[in-house]
Amino acid sequence: MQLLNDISEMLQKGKLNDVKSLTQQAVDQGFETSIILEALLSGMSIIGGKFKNNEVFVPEVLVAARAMNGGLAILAPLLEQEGVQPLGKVVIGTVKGDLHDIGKNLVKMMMVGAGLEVIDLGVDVSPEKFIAAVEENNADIVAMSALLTTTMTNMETVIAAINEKGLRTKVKIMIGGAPVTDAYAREIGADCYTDDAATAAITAKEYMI
Ligand code: B1M
Repeated sequence: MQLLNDISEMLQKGKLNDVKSLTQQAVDQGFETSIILEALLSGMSIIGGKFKNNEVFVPEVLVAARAMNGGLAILAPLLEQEGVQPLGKVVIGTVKGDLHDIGKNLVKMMMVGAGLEVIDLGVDVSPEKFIAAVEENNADIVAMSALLTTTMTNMETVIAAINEKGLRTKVKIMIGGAPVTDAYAREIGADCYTDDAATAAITAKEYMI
């Protein structure tokens, strides 16, 4: 398990190239994808705790996040390879004002792996951009991520815009991210809140079958 510890350690140090090569080594050695993902997530979680306690600051978190995304990019094809004919289309994005994309990227990968086509709008996505993507792609699901208490309220703005455009009956709306809760989903009229990426993918798949 030294290799998995090393992945977590290098991620915490923000060593992008080391995280990439160690993640590739773990894949080559036949570690289960979920176990490697766990190593990456544990590194990020340690950094998150240190950030909270002011032991590290934004630059350290940023390089750790970059390393995390580097590792995730190696795992993406493995997480996605189960997908066959798309079951339906999902428009996903992190809401306006919010630049956090690691969780959103994970949700995307898991959804693709579950057989859905995912249109990724990236971060800092305005309500107008969500609406345009739903219309252009005839999407079945809108999936929104938010990591800040100050930006999660923008989920409600997106839902209001969807209602205004008369699209609400056409799409399921899924929300998630650290500060988001089930109660909040009910309050703003989303169809569901899910706690993690795997559950989000399972729920999206259930909506389509
Ligand atoms: Co930010 N940040 N950050 N940050 N950051 C948090 C979120 C924070 C909790 C840290 C803290 O204080 N403890 C805090 C928010 C406090 C709050 O609002 N309550 C915070 C803050 C304050 C900030 C800034 C304001 C800091 C500053 O500038 N002073 C700033 C805001 C910038 C902005 O967005 N406008 C900021 C910036 C950054 C970085 C850019 C440095 C970097 C992001 C880089 C990137 O994403 N590319 C960053 C990071 C990395 C974090 C922490 C450390 C880690 C987040 C993460 O990626 N976790 C975070 C602390 C923490 O969460 N412990 C923190 C791993 C990821 C896999 O988890 O995204 O939660 P998560 O996704 C989970 C679930 O939530 C769920 O699935 C995933 C697990 O399977 N999920 C969904 C997510 N989306 C979903 C959608 C779904 C369903 C499930 O359905 C659609």
